[in-house]
Amino acid sequence: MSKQLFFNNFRNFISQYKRVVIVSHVNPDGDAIGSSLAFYYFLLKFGIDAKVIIPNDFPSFLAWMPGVENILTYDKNPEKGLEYLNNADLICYLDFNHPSRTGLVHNDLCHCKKTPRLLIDHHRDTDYSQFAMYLSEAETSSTSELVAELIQYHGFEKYLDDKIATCLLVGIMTDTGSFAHSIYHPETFEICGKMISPTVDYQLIHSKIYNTFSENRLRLLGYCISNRMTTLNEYHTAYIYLTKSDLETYNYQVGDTEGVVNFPLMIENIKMAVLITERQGVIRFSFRSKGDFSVHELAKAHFNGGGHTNAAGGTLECGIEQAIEKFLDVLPQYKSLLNQ
Ligand SMILES: [Mn+2]
Repeated sequence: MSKQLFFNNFRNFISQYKRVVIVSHVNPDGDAIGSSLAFYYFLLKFGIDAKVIIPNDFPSFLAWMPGVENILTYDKNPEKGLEYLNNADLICYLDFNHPSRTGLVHNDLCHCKKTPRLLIDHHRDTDYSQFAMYLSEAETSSTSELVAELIQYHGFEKYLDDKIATCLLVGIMTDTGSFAHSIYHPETFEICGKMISPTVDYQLIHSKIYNTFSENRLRLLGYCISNRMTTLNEYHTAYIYLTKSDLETYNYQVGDTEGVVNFPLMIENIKMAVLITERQGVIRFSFRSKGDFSVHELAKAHFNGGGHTNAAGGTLECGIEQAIEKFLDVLPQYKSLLNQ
């Protein structure tokens, strides 16, 4: 389904539904929360009873966003979440395309298989057969940009307000690293320009998102770079690993390692950066790249993950040493691509 067809049909499609649940992915980021809340406010304007469900809590630097008090965090209140899902006549997936990305919610989603699904997302490898309607554009900065386009199609004059604009700017800003990457066309800037106004202050939003580190978080970042970063110049790669005890030392809070993976890319000639983190029983991989090297392909082939060309994630069930070893083992296969 093309973008244009989705936009044309959206109004008619959505008017068939009364109780709509919006679900986003586990470990929700700025785009997950921003796009879900903006879409939520947009649906309210059509008189729809909308709800937002996230599998687990969002990082604290998003806590000031308009509407977060309306989000249901599934792991805190699964009964209520299940009730929302069971009552829904439409379930919308925002900023992910596979139900397995919904953590705890996944199981309960399987129980309401018959409820139609709508997708708005910018990840690759989507199985479209599960969706009644979908807006799926991999070459777009963020899900928030897609929601912004949808609302613009219906008329910013009529439907855009400060809350929606703020949520969408947060999503686009965070998924592009403050407009530094993942921008595929000039329309990204154009639509953001239209959402900024005297009462929607871009610099203030930026400051609320980025200047909110705890002292521990900034010291953890310093430790990552000084003590835990290894550069592999023949592969134009640098990786950082963090053990559970490292995280404990710095009193790790959700979101504290957000963005850490981007720092090695500041080194000239480094094309791929990796953050390997020991979590409850699993190892989490976060990949970033500059240029054409696809970390999506690497994450998909070897680390049970995927994402985008320049940003992807994955997991392994093993110890941290084995995880690093596995990464170092597969790296030579990519030597020529990384040296292009
Ligand atoms: Mn996103």
